[in-house]
Amino acid sequence: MVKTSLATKAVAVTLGVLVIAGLTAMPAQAAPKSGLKIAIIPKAINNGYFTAWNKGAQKACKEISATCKYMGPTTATGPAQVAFINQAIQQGYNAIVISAADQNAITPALKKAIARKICIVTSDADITDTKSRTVAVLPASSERIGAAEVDWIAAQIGNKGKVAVLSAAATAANQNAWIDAMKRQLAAKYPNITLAGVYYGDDDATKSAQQYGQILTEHPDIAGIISPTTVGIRAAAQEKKSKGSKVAITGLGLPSEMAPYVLDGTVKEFGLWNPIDLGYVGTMAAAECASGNLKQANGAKFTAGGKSYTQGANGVVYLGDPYKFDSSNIVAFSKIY
Ligand code: RAM
Repeated sequence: MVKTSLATKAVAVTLGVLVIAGLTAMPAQAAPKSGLKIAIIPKAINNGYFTAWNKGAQKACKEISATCKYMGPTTATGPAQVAFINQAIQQGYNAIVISAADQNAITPALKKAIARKICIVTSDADITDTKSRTVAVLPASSERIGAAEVDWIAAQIGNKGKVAVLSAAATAANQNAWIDAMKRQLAAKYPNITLAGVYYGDDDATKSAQQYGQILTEHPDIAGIISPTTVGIRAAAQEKKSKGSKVAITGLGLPSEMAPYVLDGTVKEFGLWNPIDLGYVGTMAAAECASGNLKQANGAKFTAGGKSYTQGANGVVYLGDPYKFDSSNIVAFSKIY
């Protein structure tokens, strides 16, 4: 008896929801076409962050029966990426998902691809000309990412002293936007912290290590280094450990690469988002675009993995806030990415 009335109630509730949904919801988004060919182009293929990003991309491709090729250069530069954009054009791909190593240099090649009806989605790092791609799937607002990194270093250096930024490339939109946001956060909240300089390791482990050395040579009293790149923060942690320096290090890193340095105390805390999710959502957006279901439009929505994403101005879509890692959670996250 009780069971029946509960079941009846459940049916009534379900029907009610369906009726409400039927009355108010937008028409359901059509599923992407199957059999699409999508090129997944990272800044560089020899970067663990993009290996994780591609894992998400391949997961999306499997779900929609697309053929997705992960292809890109071994040096993270725009001119090096252009060769792969051209390859995607020549081989008749339907869409390209790309993290732009250079916010300007790849645009002419992308325009050529668009002329051949290839959908472009940037994911991770955008381009300046937002009309030369349909949407940009980014982790979180630059403001949130930049401010969080400043808060992390401030807490580690007692809100005072000199800090430096060890960035990837001066051409990368994501890095530049985050550094601008860091400067705003420093000015707004930390009058006793000064920014000694921005150094570029070009997402190259050797150059990043050299730049770390340069920071310590030029500023022997440096209190903290923020490295908003997984390649840079790992190189900085490695150098700090081998040189025994005192500087605090934070930024954006892969838990799987950073775990040893957190567990031995070289790095206290840093952060990141889930790069697998980022690649997954970027690829789903590209598939929807190539299927004619997604255009650039402020406020327009698409779904990926059962979640709804809304475009902001200029086709920008955000996943959510970065997570913070320290000795309490690093082991668990290091098993995921
Ligand atoms: C590096 C790349 C990438 C950035 C991450 C955090 O792997 O520069 O673009 O998003 O770090």
